[in-house]
Amino acid sequence: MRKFFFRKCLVICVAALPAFGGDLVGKIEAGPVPPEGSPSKDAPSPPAVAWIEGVPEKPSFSMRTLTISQRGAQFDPQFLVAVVGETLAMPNDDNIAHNVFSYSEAKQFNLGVYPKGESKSVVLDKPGKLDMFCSIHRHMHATVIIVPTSWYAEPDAEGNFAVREIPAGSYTLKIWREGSKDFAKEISIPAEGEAHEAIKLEPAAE
Ligand SMILES: [Cu+2]
Repeated sequence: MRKFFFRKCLVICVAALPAFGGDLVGKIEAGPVPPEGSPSKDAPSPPAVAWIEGVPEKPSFSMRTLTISQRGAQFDPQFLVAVVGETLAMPNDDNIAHNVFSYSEAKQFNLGVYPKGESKSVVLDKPGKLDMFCSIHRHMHATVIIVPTSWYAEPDAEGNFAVREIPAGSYTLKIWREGSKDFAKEISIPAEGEAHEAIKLEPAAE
């Protein structure tokens, strides 16, 4: 009986909460073209991700298992955003064997050579940039940006992004974009409504 009342109260209390937090609406201005030979050279805009540090983690967020497969002698997708603690599965969906390895500080591994139908996975336990390769096919390359929070958004082709329903407060907005210098800025999120940020990234140092 007690349990029943507790549940009922929980439902009512949650339903009674007003709209929660403010929104960050950002626009990254068009930036430097990725260098020749980059996997995203022909993409409409370079891969990028914006995230907000300092916000308490969403209670509703649950860790995912993300996938980068090997298909047509390429990694697919070649760019992925993951949250620290998530799992990355790397199935071989190709007709030929592949190897997957990374020397990146964020996660070092060498999964050996494995055939079609096999999958190996790693837990992404540190934030940062992970570049993975195949020792057999030197052109195979994929990048994973591991962000420390689920408060992130991937900009669209025009550089627009939004992170919504953030609890009011002062935080740090960070942006990674291929070919650009890392970006960080202190931002303020209102209790409701939108905070706007127009961002110009500098080209990465050579
Ligand atoms: Cu390969």
